Amino acid sequence: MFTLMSGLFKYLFRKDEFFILILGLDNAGKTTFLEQTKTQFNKNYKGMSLSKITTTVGLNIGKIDIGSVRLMFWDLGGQEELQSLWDKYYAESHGVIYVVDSTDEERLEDSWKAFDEMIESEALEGVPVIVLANKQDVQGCLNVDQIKSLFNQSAAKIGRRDCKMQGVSALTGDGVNESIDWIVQCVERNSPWRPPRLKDDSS
Ligand code: G3D
Repeated sequence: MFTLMSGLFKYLFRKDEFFILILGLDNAGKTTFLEQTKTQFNKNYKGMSLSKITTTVGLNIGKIDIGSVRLMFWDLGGQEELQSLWDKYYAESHGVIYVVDSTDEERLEDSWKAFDEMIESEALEGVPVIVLANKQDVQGCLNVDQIKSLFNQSAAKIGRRDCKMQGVSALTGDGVNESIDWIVQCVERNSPWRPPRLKDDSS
């Protein structure tokens, strides 16, 4: 009886754990996006003030639970010298959130190049990617179509994986919910090829 109950208990509290990388150039808004996500999805999360976040150096980690799915985020530094570390995380990841600063026209080409290099990595083959055109709250910023036309040059490397571009404001939260919902659907759909880690959350 104990075994049966404990099995049931484990089943009820089981989480499918997916690892999601948050990548993009420094200052794109990666950490702000992660904090906004934790604030929206974790009921009791009292994070830092979003306007006080400074650029990612090293690694920020976050976690949210949506039903039986757990997303573990790795927000990696985007400075040029840190980009060489990104690929150390590719093999373990189930999805990528790539953040673009829509107000930084000068570095848009650099951002696309970093994206293009990332997407051709074999270790990321088939892994769903969402590109966030961030800071859409800023007047005069580049719109989604403008950014898309540049990033579309990577279409052949993107191949048949799930890939989408979404306009967001990590600061105000616009588009954040939709982005997370999309990535959850995609990593679940892709799980026969990249199975989640099974986590017993009862303890
Ligand atoms: P990073 O982690 O990619 O390096 P951060 O980027 O999250 O640290 O954000 C860099 C700067 O962009 C921060 O401003 C942050 O407030 C701002 N930012 C991030 N997302 C948005 C957004 O959606 N809209 C606007 N208007 N600003 C955003 P500071 O001034 O602290 O450098």
